[in-house]
Amino acid sequence: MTEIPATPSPFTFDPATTALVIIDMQRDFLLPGGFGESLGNDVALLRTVIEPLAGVLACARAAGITVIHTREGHLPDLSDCPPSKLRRGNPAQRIGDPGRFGRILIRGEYGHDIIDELAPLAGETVIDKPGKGAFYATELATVLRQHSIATLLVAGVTTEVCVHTTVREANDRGYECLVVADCVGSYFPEFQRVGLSMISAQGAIFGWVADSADVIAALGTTAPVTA
Ligand code: TIU
Repeated sequence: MTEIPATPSPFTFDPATTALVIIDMQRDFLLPGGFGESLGNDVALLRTVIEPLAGVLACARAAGITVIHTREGHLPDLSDCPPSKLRRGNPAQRIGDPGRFGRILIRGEYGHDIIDELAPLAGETVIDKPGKGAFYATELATVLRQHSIATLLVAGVTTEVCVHTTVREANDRGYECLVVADCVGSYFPEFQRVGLSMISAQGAIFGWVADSADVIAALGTTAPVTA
């Protein structure tokens, strides 16, 4: 077992049954000129996540930990997008509209894919999800079962939306979750702070929170997991 200093208490996990789950680090959310910015958001707040997360990802790969990436998006005919989601808000551009990086949040488009800095390696699972949570209408539960995963190290964007939803879904399915504080990002500084507090409050009601430096230090002591 490996231990990471965390809030509200040290987090112990077995690297052999742990997955790093990276939520929606997609160009549409992170690139200037993309969908996230068209919603009126400052993407610089999300881009702070890239460097620490690249460090955690490199360590997880070196330690042989299962790596899973997710992408939020929809089929080109939008048949998997509820009309309520299409209508919601008043963005300058809507899901499926032509954007600077292709049709917004549509599978196969340049903007829908993961940013170059965190590109999945061959053999890593990429989960395409139509909702905010990574379990809803996806094969994630099956993939985790196939890899005998019990623990999730969670990173990605945004803290209060897709990260929170996924962590809550994971809790209800019996997974232990550690959210890496500087590897999750929000367009709203207040939501970042409160979102992390909500996870670890009440004795880790949804999970634990730790900094990437402590995760990297712990993973550095981890011998590569052999299949
Ligand atoms: N991935 C994710 O969080 N999707 C969003 O739409 N998040 C927002 O904060 N808008």
